[in-house]
Amino acid sequence: MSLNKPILWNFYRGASWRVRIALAFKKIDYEYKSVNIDKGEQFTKEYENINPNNEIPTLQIDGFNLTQTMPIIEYLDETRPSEPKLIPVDSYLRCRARSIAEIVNSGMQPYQKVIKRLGKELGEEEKNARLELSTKKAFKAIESILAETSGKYCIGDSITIADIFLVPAVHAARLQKINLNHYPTISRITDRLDQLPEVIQTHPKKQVDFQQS
Ligand SMILES: N[C@@H](CCC(=O)N[C@@H](CS)C(=O)NCC(=O)O)C(=O)O
Repeated sequence: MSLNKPILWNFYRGASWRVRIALAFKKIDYEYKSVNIDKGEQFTKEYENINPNNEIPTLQIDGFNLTQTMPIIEYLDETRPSEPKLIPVDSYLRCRARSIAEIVNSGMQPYQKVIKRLGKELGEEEKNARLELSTKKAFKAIESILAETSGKYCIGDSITIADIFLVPAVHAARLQKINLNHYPTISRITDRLDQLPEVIQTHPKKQVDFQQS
């Protein structure tokens, strides 16, 4: 294990926020390195050496370059087993927590990334309609899982990886002005999550590279 301070290569918005929240809950201090993906900084030689997939975030920790938010958060939880346990111990609840995270991670977010890239070709109205449809599909599925698993948070009363993936997804939906009234449990849980210092301090608006869009 390296004793160097961890470095998070990231950008104020998007998937990076997940890792910032996990680091905050695990009380891990780190250096913030901004990679401005609007300017294509993910394609610089320096960054490509760290992450050949040219995506953010990358977490440099314990002498490793870790990529992909799901396994990064799992690594942090396994190597720093202090509370909160981000990955539930119970097999069923662990499966459900990962299901919620994956609905966002592999279901909704990559599709939305493509829609945003095609923005100009689709036109504003069509782009927004597709973003809304994919958000609603994901949130409907998450809401149905929460009917069984939720307490104060997605899985019972403690923070898990499911909450960490939900926060940025709901933030994006609000920015897109998507009506969340049909998802009362998601709304209740994220209203509570929004009050937590770990979420407040890692919010996109609080980051040094924040830009008003
Ligand atoms: N599944 C990846 C998603 C990462 C991702 O989509 N990152 C976006 C920013 S939110 C990115 O790097 N976009 C730049 C690009 O695709 O060129 C993860 O969980 O880390």
